[in-house]
Amino acid sequence: MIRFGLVATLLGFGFLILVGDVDAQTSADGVHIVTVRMVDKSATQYVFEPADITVAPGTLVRFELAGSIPHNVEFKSGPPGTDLGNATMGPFLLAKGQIYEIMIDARFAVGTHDYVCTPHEMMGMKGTITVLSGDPDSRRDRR
Ligand SMILES: [Cu+2]
Repeated sequence: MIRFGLVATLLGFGFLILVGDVDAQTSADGVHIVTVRMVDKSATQYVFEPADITVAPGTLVRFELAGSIPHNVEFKSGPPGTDLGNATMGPFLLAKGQIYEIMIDARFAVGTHDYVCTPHEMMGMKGTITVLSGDPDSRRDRR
């Protein structure tokens, strides 16, 4: 049963890629999900894809390990008012397909947040999340 679920999930991702919508989807309960893949371009080049995203409050950002090298997400700087707490330094993803999700909520002030992969920052593995202003509840209420 678990194996079947994994296969179904993989097929789901495949379909998204086929239709060209790799970055955005909506969960069953209406939460907008944006996926950032951690990609091993070569033995010495690792990247977040896409590196720069712009999201509305209430978006779930999902980091997915797409290769075999462990990566994480560490926020380095953000606009005044940002208070990420435990989310400042995320856990390492170790196995291909593992995900780490961050809800863009009140912890994230409006503006651009810079993040890196801690061990690969010097290799240029970094990205940004730009948070738009807006009330997530009013967005979610849209019928
Ligand atoms: Cu990394």
